[in-house]
Amino acid sequence: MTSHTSEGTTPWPADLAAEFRAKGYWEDRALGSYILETADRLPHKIAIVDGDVRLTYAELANRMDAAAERLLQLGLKADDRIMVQLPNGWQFALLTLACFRAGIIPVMALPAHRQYELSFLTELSESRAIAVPDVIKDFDHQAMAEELAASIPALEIILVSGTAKPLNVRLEEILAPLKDVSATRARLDAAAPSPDSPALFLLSGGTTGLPKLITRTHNDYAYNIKACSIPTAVTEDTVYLGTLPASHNFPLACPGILGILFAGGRVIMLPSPEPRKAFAAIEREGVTLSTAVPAVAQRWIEYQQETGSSQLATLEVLQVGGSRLPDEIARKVKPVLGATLQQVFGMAEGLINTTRLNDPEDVICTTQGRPVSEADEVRIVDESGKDLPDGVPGSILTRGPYTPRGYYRAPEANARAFTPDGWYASGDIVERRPDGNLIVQGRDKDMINRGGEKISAEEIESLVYRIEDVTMAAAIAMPDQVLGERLCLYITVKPGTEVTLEQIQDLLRRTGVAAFKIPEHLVVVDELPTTKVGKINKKDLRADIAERLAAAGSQGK
Ligand code: OOB
Repeated sequence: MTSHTSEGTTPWPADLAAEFRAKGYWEDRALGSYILETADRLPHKIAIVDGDVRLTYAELANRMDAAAERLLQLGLKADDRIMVQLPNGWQFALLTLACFRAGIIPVMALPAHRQYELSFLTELSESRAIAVPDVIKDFDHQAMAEELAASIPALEIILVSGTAKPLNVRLEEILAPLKDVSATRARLDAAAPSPDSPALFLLSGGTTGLPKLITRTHNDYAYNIKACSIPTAVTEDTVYLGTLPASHNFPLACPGILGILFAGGRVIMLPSPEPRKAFAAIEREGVTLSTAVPAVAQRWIEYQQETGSSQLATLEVLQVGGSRLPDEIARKVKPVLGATLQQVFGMAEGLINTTRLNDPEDVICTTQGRPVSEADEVRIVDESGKDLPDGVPGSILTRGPYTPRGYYRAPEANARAFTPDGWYASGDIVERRPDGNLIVQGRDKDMINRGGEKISAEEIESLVYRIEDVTMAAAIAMPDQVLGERLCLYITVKPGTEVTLEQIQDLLRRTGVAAFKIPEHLVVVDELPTTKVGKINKKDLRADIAERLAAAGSQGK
């Protein structure tokens, strides 16, 4: 059984949609058309570099259309969903573009995801296909995809990048060029997806339970990309290094890979931000712009301080976001790396804030910037929903032309995260300065932000309860020098029993949970503190772990 994706989505009200069109935010074009336009303008310019592979815009457009048609020939139809779990590489970029062109909806899974996440996402999205690498770091993704297909009848097609087994489809064959693509192009143009239809599914950062799917339409995502390209000053001379997992909104579209391809710049794809390789790529390709989470920015700063390398001479701008960048690290970016820092406070659900390249140092180093679009609405409210004055931290609410009004098929989550008039509550505690810049002060959502990767506390707790001897479980963030936060688990156990961290880690691994979600520290206590209404008091637990870590640290000295 398949169903139409629009059934599970929440459209913008018609009057607002009309306004977004009238103001030119929504251009009523499918995402693939922007690539064709760049290819017409700059056919011989290099679009994508991945190791020895260098694709010009003409080649990119040719392969995008060739691949779109081959996906349709495999039996996929417009509006079908495909799970995409690929590392950063030319294959990821091309498959994504081909999907946009054919109206097939990619579900942006992470390379780190395992059976547990993928089976949930495949079923929720009713995906008919999955694209995986063959093997990465000894993990057999192809075998995992086959297991998924064996248990989910709707999942019929397995695309494999690298070495595909006989019954699977080799992704590189789908992405191969065509000698003459003109007839294909005409057919695809004639069947172009509606600009209001979903272009892709992003994954939510995980506030409650399993990840939710965020429907992004062609219109809204194109505007996200264009609006982000302005404050980051993207032009056809931009050379972008993408090292964060490309299925994240930040490196994909803020302005990211897609923004650079829209503008005719060059995208360098690297599967890891490891400084030695990243710096070499920056030097080799003359990279001008890159994107990092704070932990990566810190590693790059340390590496540069250790080596005093001259490899970063061309790097003009480093965007940092995904979690709070400490002011002390922010202040080192320009002096050490020589690049202007752009702080980015964004979310896959929409709203993107950035500092501007010509902002005063104080704004760049101590704030997370302001919305990229004049049409972004932001409110800071107290617990009763009353607007707060500037300078007083409160919960952020937002809506606008690229902030969808609901998750896909998630009425309960929608009731929690969206107000009836369409405001999205991200769960961040934010202060707005009189100059309009936002400072992220904390959050009131039950999530752990591990170096930019989001972990839902509830998701982990429900898994830990599968251990019979665990009576209570609370997953919290513990402070960490490198990643900002790591996952710490507090539990109580049945009298006379023992539960170890290894046992919990082992269970989660066997369940097929992404490695970044596996608890790294365990505290077994007799009782968990509770609030007046009887909920586990996580604030007390966070204070407790901070104390324990401080005590352990001072003992160690
Ligand atoms: C980005 O997107 P998500 O969906 O993975 O996570 C969104 C959440 C925000 O609600 C906030 O809690 C946190 O990540 N966050 C930050 C931050 N940027 C994101 N917290 C503090 N300071 C920042 N600069 O993380 C994302 C999407 C697009 C662009 C940039 C980041």
